[in-house]
Amino acid sequence: MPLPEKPIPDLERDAGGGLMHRRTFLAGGALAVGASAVAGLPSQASAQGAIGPDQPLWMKTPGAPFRGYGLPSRFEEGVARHILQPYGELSPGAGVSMTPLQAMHGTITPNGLHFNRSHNGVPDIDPDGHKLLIHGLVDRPLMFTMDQLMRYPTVTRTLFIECSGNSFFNSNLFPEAMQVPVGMIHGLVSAAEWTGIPLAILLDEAGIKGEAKWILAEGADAAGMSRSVPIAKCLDDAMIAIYQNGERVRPEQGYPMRLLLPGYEGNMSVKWLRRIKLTDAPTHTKDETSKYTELQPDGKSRQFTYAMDVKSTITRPATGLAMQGPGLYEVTGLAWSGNGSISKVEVSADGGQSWAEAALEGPVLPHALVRFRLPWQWDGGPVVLQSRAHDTAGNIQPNRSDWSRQYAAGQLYHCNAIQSWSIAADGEIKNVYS
Ligand SMILES: Nc1nc2c(c(=O)[nH]1)N[C@H]1C(S)=C(S)[C@@H](COP(=O)(O)O)O[C@H]1N2
Ligand SMILES: [Mo]
Repeated sequence: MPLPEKPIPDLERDAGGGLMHRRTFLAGGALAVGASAVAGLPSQASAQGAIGPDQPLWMKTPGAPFRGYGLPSRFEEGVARHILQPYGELSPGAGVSMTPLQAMHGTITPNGLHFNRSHNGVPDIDPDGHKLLIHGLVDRPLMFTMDQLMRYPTVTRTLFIECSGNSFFNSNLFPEAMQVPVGMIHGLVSAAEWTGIPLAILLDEAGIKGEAKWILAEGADAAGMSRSVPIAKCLDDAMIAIYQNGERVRPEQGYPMRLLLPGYEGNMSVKWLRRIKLTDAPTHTKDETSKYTELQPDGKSRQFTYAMDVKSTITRPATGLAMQGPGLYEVTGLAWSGNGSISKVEVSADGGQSWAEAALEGPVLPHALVRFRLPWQWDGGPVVLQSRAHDTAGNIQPNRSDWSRQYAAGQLYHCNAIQSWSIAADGEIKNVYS
């Protein structure tokens, strides 16, 4: 165990509401969390009765045989995406399924729990019948089969994708705070290790004409979703992703290939990518005019808002979970920024009056999810927990009223407002506005 730089006395308080210094756990000492003490345990036996007739069943019979593709334990069946279909049976493939953040740890989203935002369902694409076309303002239009594409060099990067509609339950669309699990509020963000071909390599082969300033990227789904992307991003870190956490991209994420634009609003990372057209100006598709713009109080809309702003949320304790009585807890959550890396996360247990700096679990990667942690001694009284993220570009996550003030009523995109959880004396955790 690494030693702290300087000894920290047990239970050193760092801010109000029982928040302790971020290295308190590392400093050791008599920190009792919540395990039940076992009295009079014989030194040779385990608490589960390793010796004797009350051995559990799974120690008495052989385990299950091998299987080709592994699945989680059947006892984890309840861990599933939250599905919202705003148009019901009329259009069951239009809507979202959200990552259950309250049930997860670490910073990588398992592929089966990656959020899915689709405008008209998940197409069932046979990779042998799918091609990628690059045309428009290029010297040589190119058409790639999947097999041809697989011969190009790849890069692998851990990246988040966040829908710009994420956190709409915390936006000014809802005047009253909804009581739903944290995954239903903030679960339109997920992260994976993505492997793909740098888009710059393919554009270079096609030969970019001088007038080309934008691309149009189009999907092969029934929504024909398409977006304009500035050429600078395409030549910087854009990739055509083919692998997700080591296996082929899941159908929900764009099988057999998707555009992936690190840090940019999820909508621009066009799934089921079939066509890239180089253009001298943005195309102004339906997906960047009627939608994915932000109405401001003066009646003007912001268009082409690319990077997702600095943001964080506590995922434990959070709605969808229950407290187990007063005592020592670890407050933990996720932070991310489309404008670089997370530089700091602060936590408040008194509704924002005082803040303590959380520990960040490294490596802190740009455009990836970062896990933060802070020990907290809950005295059993009512508290309001919040987290506030900072990024390397100097941005600080705003509180909800400052965020709301930038937009017209009902504007829900790009909500990066601070999330507040109230914890009552009886342990109930609620979503609150403060
Ligand atoms: N072709 C196509 N691409 C698409 C979409 C779509 O409906 N069709 N949805 C977009 C939106 S709004 C988001 S937030 C991301 C979501 O990616 P995910 O479903 O892999 O999480 O994909 C984007 N790419
Ligand atoms: Mo989205």
